[in-house]
Amino acid sequence: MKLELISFKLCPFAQHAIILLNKLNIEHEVTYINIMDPPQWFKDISPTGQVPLLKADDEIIFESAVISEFINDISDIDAHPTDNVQKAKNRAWIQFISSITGELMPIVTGDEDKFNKAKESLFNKLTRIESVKSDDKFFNGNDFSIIDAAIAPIFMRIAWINEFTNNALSIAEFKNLSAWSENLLAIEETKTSVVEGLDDVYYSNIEGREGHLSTLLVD
Ligand SMILES: N[C@@H](CCC(=O)N[C@@H](CS)C(=O)NCC(=O)O)C(=O)O
Repeated sequence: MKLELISFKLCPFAQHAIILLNKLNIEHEVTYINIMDPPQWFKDISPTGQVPLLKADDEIIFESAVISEFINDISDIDAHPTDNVQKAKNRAWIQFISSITGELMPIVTGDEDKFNKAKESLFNKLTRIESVKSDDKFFNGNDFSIIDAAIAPIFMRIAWINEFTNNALSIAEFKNLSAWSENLLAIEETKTSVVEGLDDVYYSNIEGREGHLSTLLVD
């Protein structure tokens, strides 16, 4: 089956799918578009107007969580826990993580009030995940699972923001999440899931949005 992921370089949802494709060693191509000015061919095939989209031969699969389930279904390796209860819990947390990804936008673009509200909401959600995360390397122990691919793009952006500011989003208070973040950001599949220099693009994006976060940037 020929797989082509339609992505946008800064999209954390698309990055989730790319990390899993990398981890499961599934041959694929990535085509990047500018989601702010999408080409007509994308508009013609996209059911929702959003990336990521996975073209599997002539079929279109959309929604990052569904794309990652599909990737897992066609893989020889199962990247979900085998126990059905654990698998259901993982899926529920993946859905929750998807809502965290949505908090990143107002953190980057919002004025001080919006930034503070989004940060509070982000940290409330991280507190909930910390309460169920063990000190294991990944979410389900030593083996990488789909849920790890879902949260890694969030950790990458939090780490960039902390690097670019005086730790504006420090997660040091969350011991297990901090270690999980370090473990995920250290693996090759995460590192190669973004184009080179994307951290600089992210910095410029923060600057260009002129939100509260841009006033916290340090050189
Ligand atoms: N629920 C979707 C969210 C995807 C999403 O928000 N994608 C953004 C880019 S990161 C997008 O395409 N935005 C354009 C739009 O909403 O029109 C998923 O998980 O795939």
